[in-house]
Amino acid sequence: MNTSLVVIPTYNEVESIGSLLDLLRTLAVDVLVIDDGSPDGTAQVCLAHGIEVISRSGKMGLGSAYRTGFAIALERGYTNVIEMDADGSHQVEDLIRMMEWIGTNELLIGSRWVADGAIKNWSKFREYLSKGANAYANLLLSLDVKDTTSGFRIYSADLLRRMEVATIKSEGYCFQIEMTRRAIARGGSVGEIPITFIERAHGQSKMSAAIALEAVLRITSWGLLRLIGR
Ligand SMILES: Nc1nc2c(ncn2[C@@H]2O[C@H](COP(=O)(O)OP(=O)(O)OP(=O)(O)O)[C@@H](O)[C@H]2O)c(=O)[nH]1
Ligand SMILES: [Mg+2]
Repeated sequence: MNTSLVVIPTYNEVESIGSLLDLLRTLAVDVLVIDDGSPDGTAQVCLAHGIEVISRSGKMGLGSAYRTGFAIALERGYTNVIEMDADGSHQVEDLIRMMEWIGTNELLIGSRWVADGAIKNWSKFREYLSKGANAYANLLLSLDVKDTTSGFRIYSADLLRRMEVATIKSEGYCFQIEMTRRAIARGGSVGEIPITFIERAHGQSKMSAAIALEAVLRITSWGLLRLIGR
């Protein structure tokens, strides 16, 4: 039987988490929130919705939040693990469509940059940053994936187990690129499904220069190591 756990990392998403949880309630999925001690009371809203929350003491990064959530999902024996942002950028109607493809590929990526994928309300700067990161990662790493930075994904548990996620090092959105690489390296098949990504209407972006720099440095060093055959 197919069982899915949606893992949602949160930091100060009090204005958007409630409506997301209400929509997810209509799907045959379990939900686990990994909250990093959000001072705005995000965890309390989740608990009031009857959702399980792993509360960590402080902001420890997206990568470590997912590593924690994935380990719990595998321990509990789910067959699929879903990644989704809490800021309203990822739509539940897209998740419903993505779930129809479970079984076709071990990693399904909700993609902005395939035909019929779309972005709404994003600044040109963010669009170029995302497209630039994807172009750079594909050039250096030959991933052949249009949206390697997307955080809207479904992994089969079998693939996640093979990926040994505990050893993934990235913390910012580079986590998604490193996970894509590892998935392919461990023989995972990847499919991209078009989504409409909508810029957050509330709360603050956690995107920063440090996060973008982490991606550039890691992609460059992986590319160089590839070049010298390591
Ligand atoms: N637990 C945890 N969650 C985080 C952390 N950083 C970001 N998140 C959550 O991860 C998801 C994605 O973060 P965003 O701030 O939307 O980052 P982004 O999508 O790259 O940037 P914007 O969409 O422009 O805001 C959201 O649900 C955040 O609340 C963190 O350090 N710890
Ligand atoms: Mg976001």
